[in-house]
Formats: sequence, structure tokens, C-alpha cells
Amino acid sequence: MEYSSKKLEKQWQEYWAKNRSFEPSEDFTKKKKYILSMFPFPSGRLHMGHVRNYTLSDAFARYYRQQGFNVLHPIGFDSFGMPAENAAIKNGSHPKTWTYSNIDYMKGEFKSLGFSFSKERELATSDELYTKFEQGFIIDMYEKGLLYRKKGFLNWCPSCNTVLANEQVIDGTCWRCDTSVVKKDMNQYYFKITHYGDELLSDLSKLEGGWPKQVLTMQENWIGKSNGLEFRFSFDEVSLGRLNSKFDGFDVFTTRPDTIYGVSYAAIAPEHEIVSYMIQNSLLDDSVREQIESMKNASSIERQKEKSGVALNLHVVHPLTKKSVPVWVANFVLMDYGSGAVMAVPAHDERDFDFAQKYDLPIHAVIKPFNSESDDTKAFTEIGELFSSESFNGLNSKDAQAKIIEHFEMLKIGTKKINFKLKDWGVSRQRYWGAPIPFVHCDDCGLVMEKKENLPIALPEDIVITGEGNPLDKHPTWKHCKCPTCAKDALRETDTMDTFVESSWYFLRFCASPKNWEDEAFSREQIEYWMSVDHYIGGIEHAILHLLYARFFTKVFRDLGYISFDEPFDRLLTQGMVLKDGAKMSKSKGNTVDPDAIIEKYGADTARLFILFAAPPTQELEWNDSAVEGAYRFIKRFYERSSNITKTESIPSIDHASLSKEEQFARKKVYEALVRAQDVYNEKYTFNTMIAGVMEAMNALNAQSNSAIWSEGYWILASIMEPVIPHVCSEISSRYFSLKNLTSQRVLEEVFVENVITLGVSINGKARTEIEVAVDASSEDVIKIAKESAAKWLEGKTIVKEIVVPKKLVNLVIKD
Ligand code: ANZ
Ligand code: ZN
Repeated sequence: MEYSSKKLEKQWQEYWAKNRSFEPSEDFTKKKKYILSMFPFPSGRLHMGHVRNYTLSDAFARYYRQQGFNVLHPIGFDSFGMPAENAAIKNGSHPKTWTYSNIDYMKGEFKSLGFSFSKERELATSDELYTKFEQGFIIDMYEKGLLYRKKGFLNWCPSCNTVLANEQVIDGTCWRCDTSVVKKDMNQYYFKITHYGDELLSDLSKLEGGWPKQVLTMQENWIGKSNGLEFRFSFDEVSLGRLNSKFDGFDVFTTRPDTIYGVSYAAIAPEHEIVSYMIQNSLLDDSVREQIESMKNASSIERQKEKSGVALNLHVVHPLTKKSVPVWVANFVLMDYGSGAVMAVPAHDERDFDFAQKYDLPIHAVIKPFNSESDDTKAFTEIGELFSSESFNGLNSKDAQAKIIEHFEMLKIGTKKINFKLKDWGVSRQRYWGAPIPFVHCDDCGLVMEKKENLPIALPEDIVITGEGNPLDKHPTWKHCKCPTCAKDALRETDTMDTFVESSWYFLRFCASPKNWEDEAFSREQIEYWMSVDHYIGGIEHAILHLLYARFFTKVFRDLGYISFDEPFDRLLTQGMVLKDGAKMSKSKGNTVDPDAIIEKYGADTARLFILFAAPPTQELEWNDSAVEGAYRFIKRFYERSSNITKTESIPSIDHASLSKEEQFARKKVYEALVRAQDVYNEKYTFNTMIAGVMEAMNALNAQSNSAIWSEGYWILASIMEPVIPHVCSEISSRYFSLKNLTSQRVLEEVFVENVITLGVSINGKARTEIEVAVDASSEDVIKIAKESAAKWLEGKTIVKEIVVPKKLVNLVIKD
């Protein structure tokens, strides 16, 4: 019985394909598990991170199938996106050809890794059918007011004449031609995710326990809910005059109203309307204007790094003290948060402090630590006790915040305000390889939705991709269409969707039955049965955007009446990175290990075993060639030793008591491994300890010759290991057990029961010796054995009392 991974793995892969082994049943009375791994972008080949991800989900799927669940374990490809266009620019391949040939190759890799994915539900998000349903949802969302169009700032390369995604801007320059990128004000489509800000935040509590804490915290920070005060700074007379009374002042938002008496300047964003007005009306010197323009064009990262600003020669009035406060433009004030303007308190805010030092602005401390004096060499940003704050002196920050907000509300000069960091989701992209946004621009009717019966609005295939401009816009005919409302000549929208839109609902699409795959995106009955996803497995890099967007879509679909639950993913497992030589495996570092080469040399089972054994799933996994070799040797031995088994159709029954101590020990090890296996899939994810348990059991079995014990041992171990190394286990299982052991296994408690126990023997309360007795020995027998074993202390003495504490000790009380 020579182990040949190649032959054996291929055979089983063919068997599974032929038998449709991994297609879920459509009997919705069965208990179900929906196991989902984050689908890949079809970059060309799987990398080890993918292999880890899918090995994990596959183990879950196979385990639950064994437990009798109806399991949905689907896979697809997140196949729209920039890399397909980049490949087109680089080597002239058509994005579609490039994408689908990569998909074909990667499907082959899935198969050769033995992943138990449903074949019949495979999809690629660039499929026209997928686009059709997505465009339908976009129209629904527009009708609900959840999609709108407005001007927004985009990265623009003036030389390529194109909008750049954030990741195409490298150190402020275009990734293709190194030209400095500028910000351009253009019409964009937005999803109103902010409408769900509060719910996205409060529903995080429903995910506690099921999601990693870290991810919940990241989502919470991203949504960023803050409570504070909004009030208006009014201009003084001189400033009003300079502004031709066009503005009477501006609003600011603060989370620290307790610091109001420490305000020493006001700062507004370079994009603020007052600044734009002053530029347009030549109210600023050229040098000031230039400084403001360069602030606007800087990337947001640059803007956070080095603080800079310029005074506007305007003044506002402090709302309480009525003192004059200068107005500055500052690069750290962002237009899209709060009201795009702040009251600056250098004594109590780091950024304001640095800025004040740089521009020599006054610093007024008004909060001090509770039990010490204030230190004005740095910003004191904690809460403390108020001073120099008129009637609020002596209050602590928390009370003062409430009281000062109240005071503003009473004077009707400000209000309590809640702000979110979360912004509406800009979804339009000016590129080809994406789902077209199904709108039409008509001179008479304005922005018009496409009719649902005209969907999908598919991409044209005859396209020239150069990297300059939007290829759809430059296509000679595609955008010319008729208005769906008035039938006049109109122009099709040439923007396409952000690819995060496709991944926001693919898990719902997988619930659709292949039977009506073409007719609808999914049916209510299918969704209600399969959702929520029981285990979602993927990378931590998706902790924020993808998971937030998927949660958003779920709530939108609920409000559109398509589904009736609030959250899509019950449990989330974020896998750790795969490293080699201490660094993340990546092409640029040149430290990748090609999964295909590992399969070629050792087989898929070895790759899978190594991955699950080398580290707990949530931790980093360091690639280790000799551990891969070790995994291979284990599998080979596991397979070759199976020749000791006798074929059986059911688990042999064994009289445990009649076995030798070593045989009993071997059985105990087997069942211990089984107990560990049951821990793995609920929450502990301790594959490594489970596998170690199997290895220990194998060692214990090796010394035995009793074939019933071997058969029982393999019956159980092959079933435990099938989720991990499915090919070799299926082979053993079919050869000796007719595949009947691949079901849930019962733990036999009797093997853990010790039939001999050790008792302590003490004399007059002092421990003297130990005895071994049968568990069910009578007290008389126990005392008899104790007396024999303690004979030397009893010589010439009289026993006055005999005490037996069951299963613990015997105490003999003696006197001379
Ligand atoms: C005065 C102040 C004093 C502030 C102090 C902080 C500390 P959150 O909501 O927690 O992020 N801020 C408000 N709008 C801003 C904008 N558009 N761009 C940049 N900064 C802005 O923080 C809100 C605080 O961030 C606000 O409270 C404001 O500064 C600043 F000792 O107001 B604070
Ligand atoms: Zn029209």
C-alpha cells in the first residue's frame, strides 16, 4: 500500500464531481449550515492566503456534512475591477478574456485542493446575469432615496485625463505617469449609508460573541459617533463688511464644550464656502490663495501629517465672552466632517496646540488635572476641573459639558449635536470593467432610470483601453441611447459601480437554487432558509469596508422587503496572514510559495494538513518546509498503516474492561482526539490541538496488535481527519468502512473511566502510603488492603477507628 497523493487525490476529486457530492439539498426541512469564505479576485492564481482561507471553510463544511447538516458552501469570483484593465493596458489582453481565463485556471486549483464547493452555484460578479440583478437593486435603491448624485472631490490626473482610485495615487502622483494628482469636483453617485449609521452601530451588539472584538471595535470607530455641541460663530462688523454681508458667520462642532473659555482662534477647512467666496471675489492676496490651493490638492494623509494654515484677516465673536477671535484656514480641518469648521483650543487639543505654536497664537488653559496644577508646556487633553471659565469654574469636564450645552440651548445660540464619521459611500467609477450604472441623461427629463425590462445594461466588448479617460465614454456608439421616459435621443451613464457593490450581496445570491437561477436573484423562501451565514471566514483586511457594506445592503434589502433579518453573518473568523521568513508572503517581496508546486510535490492533503496544524487559524502562519515534509510523512504513514484494519460495516464493539492497560490507553487516546474535534468548530477553532490529538492516538495504536482496536481507532480517526485531509480519509473510509464512518461519532465515556483508583492511607491523620484498588471495591476490602500496606506502622498498635473517604483516602486511628 504505497501512498501516491497524485493518483488517490485525482480519483476522489472525480468521484465527488460525478456524484455531485457537495450540492446542497433543496429540502428546507433539514437543519442547515451556511459556510462561506470570502470569494477571491481572479488575479490569475491562488496564493497561500487563499489556500488557508478555503481550507478552513472546507473543514467546517465537511464537518457539518458529517454531522448531518444540509450544508451550503459556495464559491464565486469578485471579478470586476481595475487589475483587469491594468492587464489590458500592459499587455493588450481584453479585460473579459483575462478575467475569465484566470477564473478557469483558479477553478482547476480549487478542484485540485479538494475544496467541497457547490459547483452549481458558482458565479462571477462580471457575469451579465449578476449585473442584471445588481442593476435592478440599484434602481430600487434610487427609488427609495438611498442612491443620489452630487458633486464630490475626486483624484484627477491632468495628464492621463482620468479619475484615479485612491490606490492609484502614489505619494500624491499618478501611478502611470507620475504627474501630480489634483482634486477635481465632479458628479458622483452615492449610497446613503449614513441613513443607517445609528443602526449599523447599535446592531454591533448583536454580533458580540460571534465576531472578533477587534473587528467590532474597528467598525465602531469607523462609524464614529460623537456627541457634542454645535454653535455659530458670528463675524464682527469689520469682517461682515469685507464679506459684503454675504455670510453672518459659520457653524462649528465641538465634542469639548467644557473648553469653550479656552478658545483662541477659529479654523475653517480650505474647501469651506466662505473661503471659496473670498477666492472668487478676489478678497485674498495671491500668496494666501496659493497656500489654500495647495492645501486643497494635498492628499488626506499629507494633510494629517504636517499642519499648515493661513490667517484670513477675519474675526468672529466668542459666543460667551464676546471677545474677538481670529479666523484661520487650517489644513487639518476637513470639509466633510461636522460643519467643516472648529473652535480651536490649543491648551487642550494636540492639533490646535501644534498649530498655535507654529503660528504663534495664544494658548489659554481652562482645564486642569483634578489634584494638581496645570502644565502649559503641552496640551492637557484629558478631562479635569474647569478654571478661568466664569460661572463654570470648579466643575468637572463631564458635568461642565452638559451644563454648557444647556446654557447654549437656553440662550438659543447652540444645540446638542450628534455627528458621525461615517460618510455616504461614493460608488461611481470612471472606468470600463465594472457594472454600468443603469441611468440615462436626457436633456428634457434629466436623470432617468433605465427600465427594469431593459436590464442588463451590458458592457460593450469592442473597447479600446489605453489608461486615458473612461473607455466607455470614448466608445463611439455605446452611450447613445433613447430616453426611457420620452424616447428622445439621450446619453447613457458611462460611470460603472465600485466593485464593493458586488461583494455586498453575493452571499444572498448563493442562496438561489440552480433551478431558478436565471429568473430571480434569490427567492424569499431560499433566503429565509439559508441565511444568516453561520460561519464567515476571511481576511482581517476586510474588517471595515466590505463587512460594513454587506451589513448596509442587508438592512437596505430588509427595508425593500426582500428579506426579514438585520445582520448577514452570525460568526466571523478572521484568519491570520501567511508569512515566510517572518514577512507577509507577497509577490513584491519574492517570498511566495506556489500552492500548485506544493500540490505537485506532496498533494493537497499535505498542504491542508500543514496549514491547519501549523498555527491556530486566527494567528499568523509561518511557512516551514520541514513542517510540510512532516505533514506529508504523517499522511503517508496514516495511509500505509491502515492495512492493519479489517474491513467492517460498523464500529466494532469492544469489551473495555477485558483489555490490557496499553490497549485501554490507546482507545482512550482515540476518544480524546474525538472530544477535541468537537471543540474545534464551535468557537475555539483549535485545529492544531485536534490534529496533535490524532497524532498521539496514532502513536498509541502503533504499539497494538488487536485488530478490533485498530479498526475502531481508524473508524474514528479517519472521520475526525476527513475535514482536514479528505482524499486520504475518503480512500481509507471507502476501502474498509464503505464510507459509513463519515458521520457524527459518539464519544464512549467508558474509555475515560479508570477502573483502578489510587487512595491515600493515613494513620492518625498523617499520610503514610498509597494503595490501588478496584473502583467498585467494598469498604471492607479497601480497609483490608490498607492495613496490609501500612503493616509496619501498625505493629503492636491497636486500631480504634477505621475511616474510609470514598475514592479519596483511608484513615486509621491507632493507640499504643
Ligand atoms: C474644540 C476642542 C477642544 C475639540 C478640545 C477637541 C478638544 P470627534 O468627533 O471625536 O472626531 N473637529 C470638529 N470638526 C472637525 C473637522 N471638520 N475637521 C477637523 N476637526 C474637527 O472630534 C470632534 C473634535 O474634532 C471637535 O472638538 C473639534 O475639535 C474637531 F480640547 O472642538 B474640538
Ligand atoms: Zn427624456
